[in-house]
This record gives sequence, structure tokens and C-alpha cells, in this order.
Amino acid sequence: MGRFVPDVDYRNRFARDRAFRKMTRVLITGAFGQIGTELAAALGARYGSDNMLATGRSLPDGGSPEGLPFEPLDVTDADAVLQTVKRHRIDVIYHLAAVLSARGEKDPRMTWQVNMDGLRNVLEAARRATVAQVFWPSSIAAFGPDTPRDAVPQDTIMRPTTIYGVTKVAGELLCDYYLQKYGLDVRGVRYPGVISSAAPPGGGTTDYAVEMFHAALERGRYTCFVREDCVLPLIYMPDCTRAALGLMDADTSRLTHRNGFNISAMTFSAGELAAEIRKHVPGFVCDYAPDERQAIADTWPRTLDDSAARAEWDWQPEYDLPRMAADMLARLREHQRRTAG
Ligand code: AKB
Repeated sequence: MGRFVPDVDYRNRFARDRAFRKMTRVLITGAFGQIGTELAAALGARYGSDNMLATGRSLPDGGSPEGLPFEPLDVTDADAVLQTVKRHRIDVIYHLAAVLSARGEKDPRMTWQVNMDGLRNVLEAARRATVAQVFWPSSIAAFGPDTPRDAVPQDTIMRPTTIYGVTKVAGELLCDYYLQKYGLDVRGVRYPGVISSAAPPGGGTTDYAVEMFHAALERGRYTCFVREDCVLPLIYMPDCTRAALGLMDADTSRLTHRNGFNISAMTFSAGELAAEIRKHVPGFVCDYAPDERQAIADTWPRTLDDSAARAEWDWQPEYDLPRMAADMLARLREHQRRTAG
């Protein structure tokens, strides 16, 4: 029997029809990571908790986000990935399990296994189990020192110098390959550094932008591992979630690209972030002691041209630096109050 390839009608119905979505079964890998924690909650609200399967290597102390059904899953185990997708009759996969840039430099082999073998296992399982859609995030780390630093075009030189960046470029190409060869509807954006309140990042170069908030509230002081004038593109978690859902909902007929969409939200230096936090936390002191992560940051863009995402699926960020900082601090203070009380 021929393979079922979801056609345009299926995808459009899937994207627009709420009742149809409630019959959609969604798998998320890396469900307890920085992006996964909040994206899993948003997906649970959208598709219904019973239709979700949150996976990760183990259940964190706080339990599954929003109490979503959980199963352990090692994405480097191809058979386990395929069996999980088949057993749960998964329709859509959000594949977020990954090793980030700074940690990746400490163990390139493991980074390749998790990021590349993991992606291939997910795409292959999706193809074999006729999954309708896959979301896989790329990153600004896919660019390198030969890329223009400002207004980076959608299609440009991509020669990253970190193993994480190499897996992001290769991953974008692999996703396009599965689309062209097998008709697998796999979509993705190049995320800037993500700022989140619910779950911390781990092992990234842009982690300072989250650590600074926590340190400001807990100690009133932070030693930042990039320079005061280090400028990088960043995005706040609610925009990060909206980007994933917006692209997955996009009408296929409008998409010229499918993977590796540049998305832009905010750009600021570490010093500008510290100054913004100081408006809410008077007396906050930020010192700067750049380490090896500065060298990674120096190879990444400052600003991105995201006109393709705006034109093809109406991408529009909602948070700038002042709005993000106010919301982030309010959420962290609320969390502090709840855990103290
Ligand atoms: C990292 O710093 O490694 C990530 C990223 C920009 O992809 N946050």
C-alpha cells in the first residue's frame, strides 16, 4: 500500500480546525528544557493534555509540565523513537532535545549524537509512521564569522565554528532533504537566544541573559561571562512559543521556505540589559568577566533580517527589551513569593 503523504487540505484543516486538532496526538522531545517547558504547556492547552506525550531522558523533580503524560525517551535510540511514535499514534512532533553551544564545545561527539543522530531518528520515525508535521528549531548559531553581523539575510553564508552550529546547519539541510525526498512537512525557525522565566537554559552562550535576572533578584549582583558591549539577538519565551505555533499553523501554499526562518525580536548588549534590570532592581551591580563563551558570541549575528518570516507566515514579535524585562521580573518575583510562602 502507498504511503500516506498529508496533502495541502489535510495540513490546512489541521492548522485551522480546532475540533480536528483535538484529535491530533503530539509528541514533544526535550519537554523539560528551556523551550520545551513552556511550549509543552502551550501545546497541552491547544491540543488537550490527553493528546500530548512529553518526553525527556528523565522526569524532573517538579514533575511533568502541567502534569502532561510523560515517558522517558532517549532520542539517540532510533528504535525507541520509532516505537514511541507508533505506539502513541503520533501526528505531530516538536523535537526540541538538543545540546547547546557552550556545552557542545566540551563534548563535540556527544553533541553530534544528540543533535544530529537524534534529529535523523526523529525524521526517520516521522517518515515511517506517516507523521503529519514536525517542528525542529535551528538557531542563530547556524551562522559564523563569515556571515554579515547585521541584518543577516535569510539566505546567506553559513559557516559556523561551533559543533552546535554545525549541527544546526546540517540539521536544516536534513530537514529540507526529508521535505523534498519524502514530502515530510518539517518546519523550523532560527531562534535567537531565548529568555525564559519558567525553566532556565543550560549550556548555552546566551544563558547570561537569563542568569542576570535571577542573580539581580537573589543577590543584587551578577558577574556576566560576556563583555558589557556584547550585542546579540534575543527573544522572550512567549514570542518563542508564538513563533513555533505560528509557523506550524502557516498555510503551506504561502511558504517558500520551510526550515531555518530567520526571526528577529530584540537586540541589546549585556550592559543595556543590566541597565534595564536596574530600573526595577535599584542598586543592581553587574560585573563583566568574559570567558570562552565570548569567543562564541563574537561569531554570531547582532541583528537579523526576518522579512521572509513576516511575509510568509506573518511573524511579528510582541516583546521588546522594556516589556520583556518588566514581565520577566514580575514572573520571577511571583515565583519567589510562591516558593517562600
Ligand atoms: C545557545 O546559546 O547555545 C542557544 C542558542 C542561541 O541557540 N541559546
